[in-house]
Amino acid sequence: MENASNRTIWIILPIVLVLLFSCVKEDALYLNRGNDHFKKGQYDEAPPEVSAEYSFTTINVPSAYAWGINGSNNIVGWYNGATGMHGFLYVGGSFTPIDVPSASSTLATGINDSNNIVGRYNDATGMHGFFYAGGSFTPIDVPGASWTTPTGINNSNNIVGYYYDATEYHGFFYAGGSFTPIDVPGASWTNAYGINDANNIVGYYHDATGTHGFLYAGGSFTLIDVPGASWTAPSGINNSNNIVGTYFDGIIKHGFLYAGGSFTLIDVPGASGTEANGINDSNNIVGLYYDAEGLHGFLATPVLEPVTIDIKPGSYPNSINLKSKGKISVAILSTNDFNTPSLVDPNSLAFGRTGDEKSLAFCSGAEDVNGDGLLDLVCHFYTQNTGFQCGDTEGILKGKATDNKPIEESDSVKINPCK
Ligand SMILES: [Ca+2]
Ligand SMILES: [Ca+2]
Repeated sequence: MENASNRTIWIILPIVLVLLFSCVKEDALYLNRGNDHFKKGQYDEAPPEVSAEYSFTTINVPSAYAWGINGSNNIVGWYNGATGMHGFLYVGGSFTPIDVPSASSTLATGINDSNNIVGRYNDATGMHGFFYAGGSFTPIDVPGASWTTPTGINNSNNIVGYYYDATEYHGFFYAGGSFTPIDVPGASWTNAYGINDANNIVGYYHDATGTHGFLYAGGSFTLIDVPGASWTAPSGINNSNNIVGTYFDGIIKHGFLYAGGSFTLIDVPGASGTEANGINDSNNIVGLYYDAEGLHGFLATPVLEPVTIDIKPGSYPNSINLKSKGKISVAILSTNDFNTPSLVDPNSLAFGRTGDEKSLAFCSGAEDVNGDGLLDLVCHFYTQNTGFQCGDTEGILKGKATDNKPIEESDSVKINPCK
């Protein structure tokens, strides 16, 4: 009898807990992802490891909920001022307030490469989304919604976010003047947070098993759960489909980067909690962290693998003929600490006027091009795919080391023929 009633308790208890947690709804953005409602997590798999190295810069307005970053490292977010919450745009070390006229509070959440900004504001009529471009604000309200919160914008000005329809939260995708709801099948609520230029969308949802992250791409949803986390909340995605977000381990919140199928911890050293919110195509990440003094924004930039390159090894100036149908050779020089033929991932290499040009033909292997006794990696790039233009003075090589540390280095070029 006793065994049977014990069993009954163990069957009923999880159901009660699930019902309890499924009643919890929160406006994650507004409440800053309060985690008090979530049960303590148990690791059944290893948590993410720190594999990529990042250097962190604090952003204080005084406080700063840093939320979005574009390709020029311009950052948007909001801060708590004496008169309420104000949006900000952070460019090259200085802040510009982003305040919707007549609003009692303004939160900026996303920015694209044209410096168009989305966010939300409160005024006498309620809570609305906004699109800010060319100095003017346009309201963004999902028809019939109690309120609307845009959270991300891509370079086509397509916008994602979430809204409340008096019953539940729903994600939305806004393009060409019309809204499409984003609801994960079976979820009690869905929040969309980040979008890239391919219209791949990340966010999170809640169902009977908890709060989980998702990637929505090509019409289908993929689960994104940090192993062992109580909950996972992705909020940003870049054009390499690298994803950032926040997870809760049952004790504190951590930022994460999800790239190439694996999770990396993004934690500000010494912080009592970190949230990663946005990522750009250089894998620079923005977010916020807490310490004894309160809340701060941060910008995290990947620590580069220090290498030197020689464009057209053995010759100078490094003349590039724009009409050439041939290839440009680039040597990545080894040091005593870093053997480039074995430690550079050749398939990761891109070379040209910005370093993002997929111009690699092949790497011909190890050769000591500078006579220092260390073998160097020599690779060849199709001239017509490098994007060089008259007037360019440097060629940029980007790639990755086999430990995933980024490589970015330049050498001079002389472009011919140019008038
Ligand atoms: Ca050279
Ligand atoms: Ca050498």
